[in-house]
Amino acid sequence: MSLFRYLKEVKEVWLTTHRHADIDAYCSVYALHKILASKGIKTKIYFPEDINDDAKRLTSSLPLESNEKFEDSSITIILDTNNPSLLSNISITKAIIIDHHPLIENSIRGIEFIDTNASSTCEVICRLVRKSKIKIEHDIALALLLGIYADSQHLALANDKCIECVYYLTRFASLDVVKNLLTNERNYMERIARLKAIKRAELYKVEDKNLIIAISMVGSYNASAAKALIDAGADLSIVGSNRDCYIFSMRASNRFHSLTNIHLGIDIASKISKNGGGHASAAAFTAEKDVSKDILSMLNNFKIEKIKD
Ligand SMILES: [Mn+2]
Repeated sequence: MSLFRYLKEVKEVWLTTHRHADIDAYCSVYALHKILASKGIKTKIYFPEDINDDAKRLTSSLPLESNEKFEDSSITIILDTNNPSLLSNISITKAIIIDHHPLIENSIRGIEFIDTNASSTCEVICRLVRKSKIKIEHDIALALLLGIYADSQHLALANDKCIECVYYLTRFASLDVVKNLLTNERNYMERIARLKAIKRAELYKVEDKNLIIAISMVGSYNASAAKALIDAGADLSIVGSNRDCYIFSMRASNRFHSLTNIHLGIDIASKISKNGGGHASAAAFTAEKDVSKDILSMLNNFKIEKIKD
């Protein structure tokens, strides 16, 4: 089915995404809003629990007006998630889902444009747009490239089809601009969080495979801190912070995924918490208490030993 042909008769749609929208989520909302506007379809936008700091840095280049409250309407397009608990309790009668995350047990179902081989939702949108031969303006291409770059870790996770999308989009926007917008220097607090995560890390070893697991706690910036542990040499990192509840971010090296076949989003995050989910090598979840050690017992196919200080 063609998404845009389906929406032809529709006058107004709501666009929404997961809470704390990241760059891929924000940019996919931005791109789809602009594409639908060019076809005379009005959109209303709702970001549950606002957008994250990375996405906020893009709002001056790609400004969007969003609504404080969500109102259920005839059609809502959900971007970059299919997990109802990441939508902060809004109820949706009729959903179209455009996403690159795998479906889980209690996923929102509807008309689905889901490609789990895509590294970003912006890549999924790029293909939908190309199929429909829609004219791409500069800012739409810029948004799609930003989402693709951010979620593919600057193309490190990109496959052939993703590179094809990137090549197509560079006709309308420059990669230099994309890279400049994404290489904002990390602020002081983020750098402190990354260094504290390394300083406080407890290390474990997966016997026979020489895999290193690092568990740590920080005050904020868990996701960045979890990535810092991987960059420093860990194969699996679990970083928590304790605010209103415990929030955990996990990251895995490519080696971890290929040697264990564990998908962090499906096998760990969504099993340990109903507010959990994510990708093979990047996932997050919330919990009532510190459950970081429980993850070690979930890896019960492997012999894990603490590395002494
Ligand atoms: Mn995404």
